[in-house]
Amino acid sequence: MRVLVSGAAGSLGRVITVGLIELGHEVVGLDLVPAPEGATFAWHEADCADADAVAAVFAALSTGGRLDAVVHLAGVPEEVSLPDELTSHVITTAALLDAMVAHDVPRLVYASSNHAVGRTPRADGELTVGALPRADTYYGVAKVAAEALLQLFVDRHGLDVVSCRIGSFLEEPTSVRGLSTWLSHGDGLRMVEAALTTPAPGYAVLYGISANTRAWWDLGPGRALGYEPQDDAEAYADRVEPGPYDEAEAEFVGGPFATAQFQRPA
Ligand code: 15L
Repeated sequence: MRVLVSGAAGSLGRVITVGLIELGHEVVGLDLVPAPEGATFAWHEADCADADAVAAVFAALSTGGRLDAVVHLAGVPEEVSLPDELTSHVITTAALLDAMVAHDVPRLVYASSNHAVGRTPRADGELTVGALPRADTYYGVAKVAAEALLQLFVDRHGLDVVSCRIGSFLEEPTSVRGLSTWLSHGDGLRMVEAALTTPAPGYAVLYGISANTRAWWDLGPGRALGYEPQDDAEAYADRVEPGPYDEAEAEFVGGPFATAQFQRPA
C-alpha cells in the first residue's frame, strides 16, 4: 500500500513509518518538521491544521500514483488549551479528510486515545468500544470530537476508518498503570497494519494496548479487525516501582489525566 503518515517525526510516527516500510509498504512522511536524519522515504513538511497546505501535499502526491490510506498520528500528545487541542486534533483531521475525499483516498487509521473515555470509572469494569464518550481532559474532548468527525465522513462519503484508542505507547511500561495500558512498539505496528488491511471496516474503534495480563480494556474489537498483540507488560512488572499516585491513577481509565492537576478553565 502507498500510505501517508502524518506526525511522521513523532514518537509513534518514527516507529510506524520504519515498520510499515519493513512490511513492504510505500510510506510518505508528513510533519511540521524536516525528515529525521537518514530517512529513506518521501517527506512533506506541512502543518496539518492548514487545509491549503494539506491540499497542496495531496495534489503533489497525486502525480506519483494512487494513495491508498492515511495514518493520522499528528497532534499534541498532552493537555494544552481547549482551542489548541481542537486545532491539533479536529482541524487537522478535517483537513486530511477533505483532501482524502477530493483525491479518492479510501482509508484512514486514526491515533485516538484512551483519554476519549478516560473519565470512565475503573469500577465500571472492563472498557469496551461500547463505552460512551467520557473525556478526562480537553485533549480527550478533542479526541472525542475527532472520532465524531471521522464517523461523519464514513457515513457521508463511504470511507473506511479505524480509530485506535491508544493506551501508553512506550518502549516499556514505566508505572503501575502502564502494566495495564502499555502498547509496545511491535504491537503498535501490528495494530496499524491490521487497521490498514482489515477488509471494509466502515467505522470501527479498537483499544490499542498489548496483550497485558492486567489489561482492563477489551482487546476483542481489535482482534476482530485482525490485531493480534504479542507482548505483555507483565514481563516488565519487576522493574516497575510503585509510585505515590498509583491509587489516584487507578480510579479512572485515563489515570493521571483524570486527576485534579489537569483541571483548568476552558
Ligand atoms: C495519551 O493519549 C497521551 O498522548 C500520552 O501522553 C499518555 O498520556 C497516554 O495517553 C496514556 O494514557 O498513558
